[in-house]
Amino acid sequence: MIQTQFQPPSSPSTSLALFCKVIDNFGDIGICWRLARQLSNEHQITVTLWVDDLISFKKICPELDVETERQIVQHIHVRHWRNQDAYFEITEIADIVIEFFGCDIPPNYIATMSKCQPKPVWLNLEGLSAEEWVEGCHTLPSSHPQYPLTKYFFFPGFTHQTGGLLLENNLIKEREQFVHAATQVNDFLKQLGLTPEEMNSFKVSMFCYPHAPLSTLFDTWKQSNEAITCLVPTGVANEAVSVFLESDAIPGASRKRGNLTVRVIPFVPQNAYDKLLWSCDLNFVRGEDSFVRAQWTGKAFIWHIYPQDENLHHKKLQAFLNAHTAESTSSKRFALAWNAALTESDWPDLWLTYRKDLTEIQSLS
Ligand code: TRH
Repeated sequence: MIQTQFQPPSSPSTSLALFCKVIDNFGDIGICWRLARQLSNEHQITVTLWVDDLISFKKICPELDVETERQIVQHIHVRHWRNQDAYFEITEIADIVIEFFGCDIPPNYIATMSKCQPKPVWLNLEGLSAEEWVEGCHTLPSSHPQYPLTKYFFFPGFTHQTGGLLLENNLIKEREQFVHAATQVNDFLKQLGLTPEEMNSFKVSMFCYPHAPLSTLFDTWKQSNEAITCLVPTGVANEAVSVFLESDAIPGASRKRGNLTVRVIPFVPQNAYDKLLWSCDLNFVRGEDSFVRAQWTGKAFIWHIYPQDENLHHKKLQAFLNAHTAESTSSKRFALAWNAALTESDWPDLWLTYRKDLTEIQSLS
């Protein structure tokens, strides 16, 4: 894995505007919020984050005020982007402009960008993929049809020919301090409502899409010969969790069946999500941002990839697994089955084999 190669100028006066449209879920704002904070904290850039959905944003950043059009949160200027296409003064245009995932930034903003001297650096931040074509597309220019402006494609990725992955300077140090102070881990888990018995069990965090074969996995874990506690943030895989609990999947709800306890925990702020991953023995993650965070834990994880039409995501999944899990066929099999990319569905066998290999897989992480 490599750290992001995105190295903007570090002059204190550099300004950056990041435009984010929330398509669904939390990944769009999750990535933009993380990037905004890292650029501000580590590169002293003045960041303005334009986002169209403050309600989704608040889920990962509870201190946000959804009623406020302009606010400063954790040193980031947050603007509610409501398709307003007011006139923009040249002084309002940032030195660096990033549009996330090809979201169309306001036409008047672009028009004013074209009048700036020097012109802003304009990037389109794309989605993460381990596929080979990414290397050929990273940094490709695209000329604006109307204005003398060039937009560059920025592809995150896993090799030096791509834009890399977001990793804060002090993350690994923070992680080591956290996991080596048993009281911190226990205090964190206690706050989430875990009992001492659950803390001593094999702990799994669960973040997946609703179509994951979670009920089947629950059935397998019930028969496990070790105690397993599955922590599910509220709102995740609601149906499978409610069926297991035979009650609403609200924070604090839990039920033990066989050797499996399923516990619903609050959806934690993004800052605390790393701690959840660090506190568990195995993490199920999804989409893009939690998938990257899992890679910085030094622990095993299973990825539920964001589904695409015609199973295009299976190709993406294969590309990642081929590049990063060659060592263990059991983790590959498990990940493929979890994503319905394998016809085999002997879940007890899939789990037993994977669990047996987990110590070895862990040592490779
Ligand atoms: O939520 P995701 O599925 O997001 C996305 C979007 O669907 C997006 O459109 C698509 O492009 C992308 O997947 C591939 O998964 P992701 O990317 O992991 O984002 C979740 C964010 O939520 C991440 O920043 C971590 C955060 N989070 C918390 O802050 N607290 C929590 O308790 C949990 C479970 C997650």
